[in-house]
Amino acid sequence: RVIGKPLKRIIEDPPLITGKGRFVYDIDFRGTLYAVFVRSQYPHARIKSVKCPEKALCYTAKDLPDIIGLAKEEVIYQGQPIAVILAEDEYKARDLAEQVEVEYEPLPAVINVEDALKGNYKAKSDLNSNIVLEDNVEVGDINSAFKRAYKIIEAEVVNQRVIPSAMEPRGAVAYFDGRRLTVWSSTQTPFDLKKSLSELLGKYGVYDIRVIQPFVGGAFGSKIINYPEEFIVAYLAVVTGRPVKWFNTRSEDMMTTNHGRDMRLRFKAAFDSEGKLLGIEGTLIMDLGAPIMEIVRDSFGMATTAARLLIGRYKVEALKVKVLGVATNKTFIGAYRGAGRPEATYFIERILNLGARALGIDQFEIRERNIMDDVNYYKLPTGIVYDSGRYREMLRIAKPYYQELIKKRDELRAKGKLAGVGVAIVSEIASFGPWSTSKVKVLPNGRIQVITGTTPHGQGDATAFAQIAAEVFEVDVDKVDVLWGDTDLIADGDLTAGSRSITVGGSAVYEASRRLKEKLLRVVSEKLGVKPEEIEYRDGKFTHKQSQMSLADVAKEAINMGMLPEEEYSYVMNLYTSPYGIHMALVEVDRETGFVKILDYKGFDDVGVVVNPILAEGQVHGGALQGISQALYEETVYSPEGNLITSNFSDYVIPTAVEGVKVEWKSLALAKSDTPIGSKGIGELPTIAATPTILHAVEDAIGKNIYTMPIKPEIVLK
Ligand code: MCN
Ligand code: MO
Repeated sequence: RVIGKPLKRIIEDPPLITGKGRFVYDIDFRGTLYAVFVRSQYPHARIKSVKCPEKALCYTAKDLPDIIGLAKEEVIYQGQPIAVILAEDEYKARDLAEQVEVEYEPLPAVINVEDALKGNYKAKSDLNSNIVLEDNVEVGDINSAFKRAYKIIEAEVVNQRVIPSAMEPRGAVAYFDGRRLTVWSSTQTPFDLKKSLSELLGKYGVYDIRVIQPFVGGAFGSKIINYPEEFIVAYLAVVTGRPVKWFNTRSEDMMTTNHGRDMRLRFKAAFDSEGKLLGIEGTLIMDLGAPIMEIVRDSFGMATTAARLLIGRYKVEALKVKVLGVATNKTFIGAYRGAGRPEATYFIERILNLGARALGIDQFEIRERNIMDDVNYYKLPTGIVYDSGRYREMLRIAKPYYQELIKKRDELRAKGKLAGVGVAIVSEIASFGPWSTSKVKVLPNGRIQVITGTTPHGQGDATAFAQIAAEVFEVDVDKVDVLWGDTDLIADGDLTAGSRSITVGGSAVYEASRRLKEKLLRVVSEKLGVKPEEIEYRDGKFTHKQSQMSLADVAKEAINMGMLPEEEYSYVMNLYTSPYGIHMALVEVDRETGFVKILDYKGFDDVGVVVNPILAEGQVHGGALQGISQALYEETVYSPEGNLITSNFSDYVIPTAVEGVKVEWKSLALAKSDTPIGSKGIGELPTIAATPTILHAVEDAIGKNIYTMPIKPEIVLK
C-alpha cells in the first residue's frame, strides 16, 4: 500500500530545495512596468486631493475602475491603497510613489473595541453604528442552567489579533498579449481570482483570462480573499499593454494582508458541584477591523461559527451568545489557520479550565466529566454536525501520558521550579465542500499525470495526491506527476484551505483514478476481444492468459480507438469532517525572567486515515508552533493614533528555529470520514490545539488565571 507510507515530498521538494522553484517574484518579462502602491499613512482620514508627480504613470481611484478596497474619498486603515505608480524598475517606482502628494484631513480613528462600542466616533463616516454585524445563538434553557448552578464563573477572555506572516509577501505579475490576460499571483485562490477578474475586465473586452499560482511561500488563509492590488495590476497590464509586476515589502504586507482572530468572549458559565458545565451565556465580540463590508461580512462568519462551536466536544446543555462584529480602523480580519475554530476552542477550553480552577478539579478530570459520548453524524443543537468521533476512547488513550507529565511536573516542583501542565481538546470541523475537482491521465509513455483543482502552498498535498493515484494504479509513486495552480488545467478548481485538500481533493483524485482504470480496462477488453472480468490488473499491467499490456500500451491503444486515456471527476462533499484531538504540554517558567520553556509537547489527533505520516506530522510540528506562538509571542500593537507599530519582524515576534519545540505526535485513527479515503483534515488542528494548551500549562505553573495573550513576562511575574 502506498496510502499511509511516510514519503518525503518527492513532488514539491526537488525544485524547492535546489532553489529552482519559481515564485511570483521570479516571473520576469522584458519591458515590465513595476508597480508601487501609494498607501494611506493614516488609519482614518478624508482624502482631499491626490497629486501625481508630473509625467509619471500614476493612477488614482479616479483613473481606475471601481475596485473593492481601493480608497476613494476616505481611507479606513493604515496601508489602504490610494494610488499606484508604474515605472521601468522597482527603485524608480518607489521614488515616484514617495512624490505623490496626498492631502488628508485626518479623522478620529477607532482603535479598540471599547471605543468602537462607545460609538463617539465611527470607523467610517457613513456608518450608523460601529456594530456592523450581529448574530444570536441560543439553545437549551439558559435560565434553568444558571438556576441549578453550584458555581458561576465570569470573565472576559481574549483571543488576540495576530498577523499571519507568511514567508512570502503578496505579489502579482500580469501579462496581456492583446487578447489573453495571464496573471501570476501569490494566492491560494487562482480560480476565484480568474472569476473576479473576468467580471471586472469583461467590461473592457477581455474575456480570456488565465491565472497561475506559482510556488507560494505560505498563506495560512491570508491569501484566500482577492486583494485590490491583484485587480489593479491586471487592469494596468491591459491598459498599458505592458507586463506589470508588483510585490509587497514585508511592512506593506503586514499592514495590508488580512489579520487574524481578534475575538473576545465575555461570559458567565454555570457549573454543578461535580464540575459539569450546565450553560454558557455571553457576548462574543469580533473586532473586524476596517469595515470593507464585501470582505468583513465573510470574516464575521468565523465569529458566528465560533459561537456555534462553543459546545466543543462536551455535553453543554444551554448556550446563549450574542455575537457582535465591530468596525475599527485597523487592518481587516480574514481567515487565519483555523478561522473561527481556534477561537471557539480557546473559549470553551478556557471556560473549562477557569471552572476547574474555581472548583478545585483537575483539568483532565473536568474534561472526563463533561466529554460527549461517541458520535455518528451527531447534530449539535447549534446546527453543527460531527460526522464521527470516539472522545472517551481518546481520553482513555491520552490519560497515562497526562499522568506522566503531572509526575514530571511534580518532580520539578519538588526541586523548587515553577512547572505546569496544560491540556486542551480541539473543537474542530474541517474539509468543507461543496466540491473538489481532479483530472487524471495516463500518458502514452505510461506515466500518470494528476491534475488537482486544489491549490496547495506549502502543505505537500501533491505528494499525497501522487500516493493516492499510485495506490489505485498499483504503481510506484515516482511514476506519477502532479500539476496544480493553473486555471488552464481544469474547467474549475476550488482551494486549499479549511484543511480540505487531502480529504475533498484527494477523493476527487481517487475517483478520477478509479474511473480511468475502469475505462482502460474496457480498452483492453475491446482490443483483446475478451470480457473485462477476464482481465486481471496488477502493478500497472493488464493480463489475460498469455497477453499482457502495460499502461503505456493501453494509453496508446485508447487513442487509436478514439478515446482519451483520461478521466475527470468532481467530488461533491455534502458535509464536512470533524477531526478532534487532545494536546498537552509541560512548561517551566523562569522565576526571574518570566520566560516560558516548553519541556514536553504531546498531541493525540484523530484525523481518520493518514495518507502520509511525514506530511501530517509536518503539519503538526509547524501548526503547533504557530499556536504556541500566539500564546507566547505574537502581539499586534497599534499606537493610540492607529499606527501599526508591529509592522516588521523586529517588532512583531514570530518563532524561529530557536523557539522550535519538539512535538510528539500520535495519530489516533479511531474514527474515519465517510469519503473514499477515510481521511479528515489536519492542517489547522494543531494550531487550534496549541494555544490553549500552552496557556493552561503556564496558568498551572504560576497558579493564577491569565486572560490575555501573548503571555508576556509582565503577565507571568505579576
Ligand atoms: N494529511 C495526511 N493525512 C490526513 C490529513 C492530512 O497525510 N488524514 C497531509 C496531507 O497530505 C497534506 C497535509 O497533511 O500534505 C495537510 O492536509 P489537509 O489537512 O487536507 O490540509 P490542506 O492540504 O487543505 O491544507 C490547508 C491547511 C490550512 S487550512 C492552513 S491555514 C495551513 C495549513 O494547511 N496553511 C499552511 N498548513 C500550511 N502549511 C504550510 N506550509 N503553509 C501554509 O500556508
Ligand atoms: Mo486555512
